[in-house]
Amino acid sequence: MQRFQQYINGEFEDGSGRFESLDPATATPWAEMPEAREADVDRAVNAAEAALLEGNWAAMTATQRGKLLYRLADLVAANAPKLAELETRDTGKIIRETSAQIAYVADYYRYYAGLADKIEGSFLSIDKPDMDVWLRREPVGVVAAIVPWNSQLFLSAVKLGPALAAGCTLVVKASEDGPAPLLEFARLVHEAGFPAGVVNIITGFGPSCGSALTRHPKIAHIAFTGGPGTAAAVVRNSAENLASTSLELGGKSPFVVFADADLESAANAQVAGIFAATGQSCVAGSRLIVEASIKDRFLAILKAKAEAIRIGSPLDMATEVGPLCTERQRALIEKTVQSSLDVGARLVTGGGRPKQEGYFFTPTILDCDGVVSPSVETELFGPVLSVLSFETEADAVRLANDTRYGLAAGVFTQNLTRAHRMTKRIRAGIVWVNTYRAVSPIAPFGGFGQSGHGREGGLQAALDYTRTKTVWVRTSDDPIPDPFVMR
Ligand code: TXE
Repeated sequence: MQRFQQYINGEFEDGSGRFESLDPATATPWAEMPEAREADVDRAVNAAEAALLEGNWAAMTATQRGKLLYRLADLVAANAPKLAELETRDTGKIIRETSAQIAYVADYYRYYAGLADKIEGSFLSIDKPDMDVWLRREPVGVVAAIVPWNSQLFLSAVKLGPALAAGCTLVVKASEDGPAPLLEFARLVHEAGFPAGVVNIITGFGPSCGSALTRHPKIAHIAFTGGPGTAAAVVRNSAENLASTSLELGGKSPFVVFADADLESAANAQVAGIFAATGQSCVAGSRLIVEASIKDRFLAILKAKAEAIRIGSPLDMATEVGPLCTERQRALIEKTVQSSLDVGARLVTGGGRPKQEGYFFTPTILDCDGVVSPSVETELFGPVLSVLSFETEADAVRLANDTRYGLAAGVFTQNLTRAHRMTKRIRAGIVWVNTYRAVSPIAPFGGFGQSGHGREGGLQAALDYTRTKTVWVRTSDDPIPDPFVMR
């Protein structure tokens, strides 16, 4: 079994406890992980605070911070194959996706490296004579970054990149499910030369590690990605330290196809939207909302594509759908698919376990028209597509917005004016037109409603890791008159 270590104050060490990580493709233990408990969390936060307030990091110019981020970006790019293999091994996410995604993660660090010395304060035109007033942008403080197991190098980069550019220090908590790639990434942080304590990387369980971290009195900001239930607990914890929060909580994203769309192109995007990452993606287009006149034709195309998907070992470059990360996730999917069928949803394809060992589930399409199907409401985080149809554009909008979430949406149409109307009427943080799942370091990412708040990516994300200080300087040499002498 491989053994991994946590990274606190520039040192690699074992945690207070240890736990085994399972290979989701075989359902067998393959590595031992360091489990951080309250004492480890406390040391990590104290190290981050010390690095924030004193020492090399605090004294560094923004340009120097940017240079460290460039170095980190190069190391991520150079080590992408190794990190990808570890992520695939530990989470089951297929190698063709982890390789491409981690190579692109390097660009996120490059973007924020370049941004570090472009974060500017401002000078105010104040309404008083002989007074200079300006705003300094300072790092918000010690950041707790909590990530789930899916795409964790990406989800940590969108927190680490802007936070480090802004001058913050961090404690990053990797998920207890599949923490290997993030623990390995700590070696690159070390090699890049970040001073001790600037980035600390631990893993552990929600109640003992995540909770201790989010309640810690020295945490100023919590950047969280995960489920809405956990987010609620995190926000309650933040009542103790009054930390600000940014939350990215997944969704039940609509994928709207009008009759005038290029159906082949829309079908490819829909297949990628729901079956890529085995459906374990926060922006999964899990609700297909299709114009009734083309529903049967479109479903036939989708069914053929879904049934042609190659299911197999996630380490095989030819595999297109791998296992789910955990048995608990598969159990939720199985239960929800069954209860959807029980209330009348119709199985178009899939719906069961393929012959492989491990936590596999076949790409599934459920026709949910005319049924109140649990699969339409519940974020399944798996390869399950629920289908609804509409007659009018107004119906399409109503169905698209009929969710407590609001992370992303796709619209497929060749009608330009309708496309523009839809981008305004759909309530979601991201709307893609005639494309799906495109992301970039330059473009903000985040949701409405129960999908959370705050944005990752883009310039604003770096500004969100700063707080402003208002500085007043009196420029007159005249002495301030005695306030108690009447004139
Ligand atoms: O996430 P959790 P899970 C959704 C998806 C999935 C559901 C649950 O629908 O089925 O959430 O997934 C840490 N204080 N998404 O269980 O529990 C935990 O250790 C502080 C959508 O994998 O939210 C882990 O590091 N932290 C999503 C992180 O929170 C706590 C991605 C996420 O775990 C904690 C993942 C606590 N009390 C799941 N309890 C997306 N946006 O992409 C747990 N954690």
